Amino acid sequence: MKRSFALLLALGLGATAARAAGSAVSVSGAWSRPASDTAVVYATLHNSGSTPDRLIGASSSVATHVGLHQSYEMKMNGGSMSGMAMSGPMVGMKSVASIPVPAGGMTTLKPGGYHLMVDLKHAVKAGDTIPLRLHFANAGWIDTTVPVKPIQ
Ligand SMILES: [Cu+2]
Repeated sequence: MKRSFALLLALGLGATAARAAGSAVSVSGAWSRPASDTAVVYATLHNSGSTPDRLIGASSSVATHVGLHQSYEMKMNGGSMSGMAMSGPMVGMKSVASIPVPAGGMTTLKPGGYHLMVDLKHAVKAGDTIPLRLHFANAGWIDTTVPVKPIQ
């Protein structure tokens, strides 16, 4: 009776220790599409901590540069660009210095919003993976692997 209680206690302590390790910030659901020069990477950034964090940079062994970008819609009211008449909403994008990840929340990088621009050293096709290191202001560096999905 006494011996089996001690065994259960030991198992419980082991499970707790394994779960305790790790950072408050994690990355899930990363994906990209086939690309010859620049791959666009999307992912969800989670922050289980009580302090806001932010993504401040990224790098990849298969890229010369990884930039943080944000897409936005701009209204073109009958203007022209390179001699072509433009009207209706157009999507542009800009570089951003950081991408915020709220405390106890998440930020989803997705088409039309935040994304990473990966300047590739070589083309990637469906089925390939892109190794990616994400640099967070508080959490430090986090490694992830980005699967390249087929264009649908
Ligand atoms: Cu971009």
